[in-house]
This record gives sequence, C-alpha cells and structure tokens, in this order.
Amino acid sequence: MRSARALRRCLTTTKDWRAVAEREAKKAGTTLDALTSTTKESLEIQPCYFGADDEAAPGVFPYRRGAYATMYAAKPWTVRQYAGFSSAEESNAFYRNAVREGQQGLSVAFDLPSHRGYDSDHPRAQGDVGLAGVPVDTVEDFRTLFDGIDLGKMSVSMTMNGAVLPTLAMFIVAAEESGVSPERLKGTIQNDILKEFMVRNTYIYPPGPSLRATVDIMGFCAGHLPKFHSLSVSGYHMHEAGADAATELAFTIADGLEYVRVAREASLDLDAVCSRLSFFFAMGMDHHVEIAKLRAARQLWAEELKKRHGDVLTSEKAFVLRTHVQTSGYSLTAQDPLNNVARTALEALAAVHGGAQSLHTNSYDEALALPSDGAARVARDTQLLLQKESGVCRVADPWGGSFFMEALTDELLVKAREILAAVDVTGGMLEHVQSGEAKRRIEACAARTQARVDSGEDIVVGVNDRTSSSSDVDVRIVDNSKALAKQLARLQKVRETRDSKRCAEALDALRRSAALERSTASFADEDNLVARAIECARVRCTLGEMSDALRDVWGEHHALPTAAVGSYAAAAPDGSLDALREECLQFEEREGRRPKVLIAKVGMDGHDRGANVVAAGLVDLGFEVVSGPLFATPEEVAAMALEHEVHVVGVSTMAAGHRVLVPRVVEALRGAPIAVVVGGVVPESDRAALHAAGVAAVFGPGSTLPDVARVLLKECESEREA
Ligand code: SCD
Repeated sequence: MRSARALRRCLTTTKDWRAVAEREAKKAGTTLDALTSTTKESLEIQPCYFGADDEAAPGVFPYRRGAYATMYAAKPWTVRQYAGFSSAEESNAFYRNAVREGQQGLSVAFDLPSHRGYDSDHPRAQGDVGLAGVPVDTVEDFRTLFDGIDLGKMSVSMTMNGAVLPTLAMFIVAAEESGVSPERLKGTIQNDILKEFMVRNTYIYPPGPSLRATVDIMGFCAGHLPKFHSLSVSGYHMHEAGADAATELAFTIADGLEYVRVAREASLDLDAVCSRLSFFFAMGMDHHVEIAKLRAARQLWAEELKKRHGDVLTSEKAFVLRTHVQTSGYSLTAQDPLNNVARTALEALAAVHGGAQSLHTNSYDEALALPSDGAARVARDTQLLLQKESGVCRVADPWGGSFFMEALTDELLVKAREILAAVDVTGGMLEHVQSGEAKRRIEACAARTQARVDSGEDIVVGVNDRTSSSSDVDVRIVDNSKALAKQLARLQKVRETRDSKRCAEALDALRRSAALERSTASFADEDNLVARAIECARVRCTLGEMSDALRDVWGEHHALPTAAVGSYAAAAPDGSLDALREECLQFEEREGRRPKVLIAKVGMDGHDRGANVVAAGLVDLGFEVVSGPLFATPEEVAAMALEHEVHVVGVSTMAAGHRVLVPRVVEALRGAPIAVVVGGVVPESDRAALHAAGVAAVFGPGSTLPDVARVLLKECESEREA
C-alpha cells in the first residue's frame, strides 16, 4: 500500500488534471480543496488517486478514467428514469411525482405507434396505444406532458428515432409556447437510427433518408439548441439483443464515427456537433467487464476521433464520451422477481464505477410488465442510496490502477479495435448495417448465450439453478380504454380547430425539402427538415401526418427476417440436442414433412431477440421455420400461417399488445388446423384470458429452447391429428 503522503505527492504532479479539476470545481460552484472528504474514522478521501508514474487522469485525454476530472465529487450523475405510459396526463403526473421524490432529469418513453409514425387513431395502432409509452399525436400532447415542468431548467431526454423529426419539432414548439426558447432547452434526443436497423427496429424510412434526417437534426441543434444533445449513440439495445461487451462497445463507437463522418460530409461545425454528441450503454451482470467497458469506450472514442478528425476538431469537449447508462432489462427474471433488486443495484454500481453521467435503474417487476409505482420507487431509490449513503461519489475512477481492471480495459480495447477494423474494411457502419452483417453477429451472440443458459453453463439464479420459484408480485396493468378515448377526442379536436389550408401548405413544404438532393443539414438552411417540421407542428399537423408526408417521398423500410442458424447448436453441449432431433426426424418420417412453425411478431413491438433466437434454435433442432415480418396485423399473420401451411404459429410479444392482438390471431385462424402459442413477457394475470381465447401454450421468460420445442412438437402432432 502506498502511504497517503506518497499519494498526495503523485496527485500534485498531475498538473493537467489539477487545472481541469479546479476549473470544473468552480463551474460546479465549489473549490477543489472542498472536494476532499473525511470518513467517520477521520480518513481523508481525495477526489482522485494516481499511481506513482501514472499520468492517466479523469477529465484529461483520452478520458479512460472519466469524462470529468472531479466526477461525482463535484456533481453526481443525473438520476434519470425512463418512463411514460397510458396518456400525457398520467405520464405528467408520474414525472412530477418522481421529481418531487428526488429524480433529477426526465426521460420520455413514447408508445410504439408514435415511434413508428402513426397517430393514435390509425388502424395499425390499435392494440398498442399508450402501452409501452406515452402516445403523442400533436403539440397539445407535449404541452400536457410537460405541464408544470420548467423546460428551461429540467433536462429532458426523448427516446425517439423513427418519428424523430415530428417529435423534436413538437417538443420545441411546446417549449416555445410555454415561454422557453430553443437555446435554453437542455436534454437529449436519441436520434440513433443505425442501431434501429440492427436491433431495435423502430425505423420507418430506408437507411439513406433516415440518415439525412439525423444529420439535419445534428445541424439544427448545433445552431439553435446549443445545450441540447442531438444524438445518443446507443449500444444499450445491442446488449439487450444479445451482443457481448466487445461487440456492443465496438459497434457503438463505429456508429458514432459514422455519424461524425456524415456530419463532416455535410460541412457541419464538427466541434459543435461532437461537443453535444452523447452515448448510451447497458450494464449487465458481468460486473468487472461492464466497468471496463465504459472506461474502454471513453478511450476508444477519444482516440478514434482524434485519428479521424483531429485535423478539424479543436474543442477539448468534443473528444469526451459522456454517457447515459441503463441497467440491463434482459438480466431481469420473471422468476423470484425481488432478486432483480439486487441485480439492478449491482449493475448500477458498475455504471457508477465506470463513470456514467446519467443513469436509469430498472424496476424489479419489468420482466413481467411495466413498472408498478412501488417497484419504480425502489429503482429510483437504489440510485439515491448509492449517491447519498454509500460514499461512491467521493472519488473518481476508484478502480484506476487496479492490475486487474487496467488489464481488462486494455483487453477489451484490443478486441473492440479488431471489430472496428473489420467494420472499416467493409466500408463503415452504414455498409455493415445494410449488409445485415452487424445484425447477424449480434444474433449469433444471442443464440450462443441462450444455449449456455439452457445447458446450465451460465447460471441465472432462480431460473436454471433450482426447480421451484415464484413470480408472486403485483404488476401494473395499463387499462388504456378511458385514456384512449380522451386521446382520440383531443386529436379529433385539434383536427377540427386548426387551419387545414396552412397545414396542407406546411406538409407540402416538408415534402419538397425532403425531396431535395442537396444537403440541407445547415441550421441556416430554410429547407432543414427540423425547421420544416417545426412549421408543421406550429400549425398543428399531427405526428402521423408529418410522418406520412415523409413516407410519400422516402418510402418505408421493410427488413427481411434473419436467423443465426447453427449458433445455438454450436454452443449447446455435445449430444444434448440429439433426442429432440430424433423426435423431429421421426415426425418427418411419419408425416412426409418436418414440423413447421411460423414465428411471428404482431403489432408495433419490434423486440425480436426472443423471436430470432427461437427461430434459429428450432431450425438447429430440425423444425421448418417461417419467420414473419415485423409489425404485422393479426390478420396478416393468420394469412401467412395459412399460406405456408404451418402446424403452429408462435407469437412473440414484449410490449403488452398481446391482450388485444393475440386473440385476433386465434380468431382469424378459427377452423384451421393451426395451433397458436405465445412467448415473451406475459403477466401471470393475463394467461387465463389467453388460454380462454384459444391459445395452446404460453412461454414466459426463462423458458428453455428444448422445453419450447417439446411443446411445439406435441402441438404439431395434435394439429396433424385434428
Ligand atoms: C457534470 N458537470 C460538471 C461535472 N459533472 N461540472 C463540473 N464538475 C463536474 N464534475 C456539468 C456538465 O458539464 C454539464 O454542463 C452539466 O453538469 C450536466 O452534466 P452532464 O454530464 O452533461 O449530465 P446530463 O445533463 O444528465 O447529460 C448526460 C448525457 C445526456 C450527456 C449522457 O445525453 C443524457 O442525459 N442522456 C440521457 C439519455 C436517455 O435518457 N436515454 C434513455 C434511453 P454543460 O451542459 O454546461 O456541459 C432509454 C431507452 O432507449 C430504453 C430502451 C428502449 O426503449 O428500447
């Protein structure tokens, strides 16, 4: 152990750090000296510690040890819980209460129809309005959503990528109408479309025009919203879709580099753009790897940016990777859900030790439904007790100098650089995404993980280490019928009272600008798409109308389903799949064809990790699998099942749309020899209704692929006999 004196001496030799730390402390309204704290034992704790000959320091390039020199000693991370459901009124009440109880920033979850650019009264939106987030059709919804919240003071993050132009525009107009001008707005819009094509699936338009909208937003924000982050480059969803840490890290940095490349191509002010780029990572259960991931991410970003754009970037802030973190939803279990409190706390601690700027902690009941009030409070308080009780805020990068942590960070960097180099060889991330290569890599990771859990190689407590467990907690059921009626009435009223001629003109202008070949990214360009969308929002065009105007010009993107065939079998222990494969073969010998399953998604829910893993795994076992497209209506799913003459339809669901949509699939197949099963997040309380509607089986989180396959084989058998 080094003596306290030696540590202090080393600390004063890091001049760069000291200068930055003093500046930061002043900005935070304090002094560097005041950031030294004392424990009950009278031990002095300084805001940062250094090795004898180690000049690596937080707040100093390449930022491996932290984005800020003094980190949480001067200002703790922002407690920012992602929330939104049912209606703008209910979500507003939820936010106001959360802020009263200690939340420090807002993070809006929009419902799936809004993400995909549909108004709440669109036929395709039925079954999904207000379930996985708040519906927003017009500026009036935004005004209600932020009623009583000072947008000049509170930073607001909005997770929106598909219908990003109308959303940002309506937010800006609602703020303006409440007296807050754009230059005062603080917050973040996710606006990360590349990862939508890879994993999250809430895209609307093809990649080319989608990226054009991204760049126009970066340009507009750089000019008009200097405090607003125009993009949150997100690895979170890759992690949740199954990516390992190196893949999440490398692909996220590669996405960020792609955005900077297109911003430079559009002649935007790169210093302004990069200083307000932000990032978003997941924290899973592999504690040390996750801490190392954030440390490596900062270094990789700073170094790659310097290498590629160091000739034009002059602002120090431009090189700093600042990140939001969310604990992993995938790691939560439906079995023994209270165990998730411990999981989330451990993941939150990793985020803090890794140096996150903003954090969302998941609620323990999220593997079952949207968070209940009680579970949401525990989640938020987990962060507050970390900030206020644990002492973790006292020192920056407490893992710095650990032989283990530094080695792990270096090794992750090496792996991520290898992946980044492979992306560069294919011509950059846009190419890698468009070719499907990025998605395939992530899906193969997911299938391997599932095989390890199914075989017990990876232990998940309460899931594969014991035979009994409980899922006995009260969950939130969003009954949206009343809220939906109000939402539709408000939308109708806006349509009736606005000047429809001015709306048509504004939408025409948006169409014309979208059709231009030249770059319109500059904030000063009247054809900038944000400027055009703001004009639409002012005269009360709806989110759906603006999205449709862009659809008219850009068309829609339709992804082809993929399945990482072979990955599950390759990771399963030798011989473990033989019995099931034999059963499939026997079925084929008897029937003259293999057991045939349609794996389908209905409604607006784009979470396809589960569907893809099951599809790939079933093929490995000997099933014939048809993968349905995303965003199908129940009737389209039924028609596809009949056309392909499958034995079973497996509907995968995550966002609570199953209550309305699955019974419609069963209804549309009535009389046909086809069974319907459901997999995904289905609360216990919904199961009886699904069975009563005619669903043959429900597979919750934690079901193993062999268990699913056995039931499917039985269903194939009985449908054949029917
Ligand atoms: C910070 N500051 C300090 C300091 N630390 N000043 C002095 N000393 C220190 N030690 C200053 C900063 O410089 C900044 O001022 C201000 O304090 C705020 O700090 P920040 O670090 O910028 O924090 P914050 O404002 O919270 O911003 C954090 C991000 C931002 C940059 C990461 O982009 C953000 O909040 N992102 C959240 C994204 C999000 O919520 N996503 C949800 C996704 P200046 O401003 O003057 O510089 C949910 C999702 O997708 C779920 C999954 C799904 O739906 O599929």
